[in-house]
Amino acid sequence: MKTVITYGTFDLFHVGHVRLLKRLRKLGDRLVIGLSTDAFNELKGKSVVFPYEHRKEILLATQYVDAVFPEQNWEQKRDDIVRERADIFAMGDDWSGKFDDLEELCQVVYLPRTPETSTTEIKQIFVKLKEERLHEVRNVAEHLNRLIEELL
Ligand code: C2G
Repeated sequence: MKTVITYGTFDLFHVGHVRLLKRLRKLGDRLVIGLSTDAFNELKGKSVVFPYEHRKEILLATQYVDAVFPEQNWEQKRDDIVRERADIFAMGDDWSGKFDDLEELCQVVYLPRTPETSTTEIKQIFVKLKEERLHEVRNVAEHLNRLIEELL
């Protein structure tokens, strides 16, 4: 039984996450995830849209994930690898080299990220939509003001 372990926030679950999990699962027989808690994300300087319990439920609903446990700090990986008897620690290559010290415990693998999407980009789409909507509402308000002035 070969166990693969990875970590992440997995907020606004998207195709980049799906493709990574699919590839990670193919590396072994079991995939376990250290899912960043909402509190740890604050430490990472990341604001989350979906709370931990929702992000966990979404991951467990996929066909690739066998177990999810909370990631509460940067230091717990060694204990997790031993507890889960992980054979492979794997992350997207935006983390390339950052966890090489774990090679004392298991194989360390960095896989190419999916370039065309990210949680940050998805959030920016909503910000842009909100700005466009506000602009439309302002235009309508100005038009209504002009109509009222003409009627008075
Ligand atoms: N990822 C990817 N392609 C994307 C976006 C993300 O392959 N387009 C990968 C990342 O490389 C990471 C995983 O998906 O391996 C989860 O990404 P995030 O949720 O952004 O996780 P991160 O904030 O990098 O947290 O201790 C490690 C941290 O918890 C990692």
